[in-house]
Amino acid sequence: MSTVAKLEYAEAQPLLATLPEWQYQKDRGGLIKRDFKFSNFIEAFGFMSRVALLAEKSDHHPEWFNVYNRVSITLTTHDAQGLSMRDIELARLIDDIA
Ligand code: HBI
Repeated sequence: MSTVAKLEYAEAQPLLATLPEWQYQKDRGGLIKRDFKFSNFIEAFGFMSRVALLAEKSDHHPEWFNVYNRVSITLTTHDAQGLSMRDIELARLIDDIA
């Protein structure tokens, strides 16, 4: 198992301030969530496809839930048992796509 540094809340806080759409929760050692709403399923799925390609490229993957035009994304790092820079970086890329 690879080791990834976990971001403690105090370290994460200034980074999270640059990601205002993402909500921090202390569950599972720390995670961030954001909910998206699109005009229809195709728009939502197109967004998910673009995120999937980026996720695969960086080997860091979202947990998500989709119903029709809504997508809820949770980012956390299993290898860190909490939030890491990988989540912050993926959240930035997702914000750019959205
Ligand atoms: N995605 N969110 C998330 N967290 C991980 O720890 C993670 C991942 N994708 C791949 C991955 N780790 C790999 O490093 C291995 O665990 C296979």
